[in-house]
Amino acid sequence: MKRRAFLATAGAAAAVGLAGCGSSTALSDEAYDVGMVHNAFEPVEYEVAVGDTVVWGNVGSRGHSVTAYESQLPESADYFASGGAESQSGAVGDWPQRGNVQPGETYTHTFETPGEYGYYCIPHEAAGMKGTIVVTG
Ligand SMILES: [Cu+2]
Repeated sequence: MKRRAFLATAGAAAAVGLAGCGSSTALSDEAYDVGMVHNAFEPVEYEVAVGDTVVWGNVGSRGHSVTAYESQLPESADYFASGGAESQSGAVGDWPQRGNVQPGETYTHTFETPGEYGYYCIPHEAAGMKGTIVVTG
């Protein structure tokens, strides 16, 4: 999570209360880094430094997954997927009992190895719901 997300929490909550017309989910813009909407991750590509934690937030109306492509991980990088599966086949096998990030929920992962990570959403891969995390060393 970005530093400003922590600092802005109190102010964002107050602003939502005053505005009274926020989005349908409980997530404020400051509560996540990569949004999950309709059939897309926004932004599609997101860059962080080694050791940073990325927060995905479902601001859409349907369940989504964050599922790494095993073939698109840096060498020796840890596999990651919402639901905690340790392999891509495991994540697909668990779906949708595990790994389904519901509207208003978040998934976080900390990246310890530099490189590019390709990932996708299990139910919306065919619709093009894919993303990339770039971790700089
Ligand atoms: Cu999806």
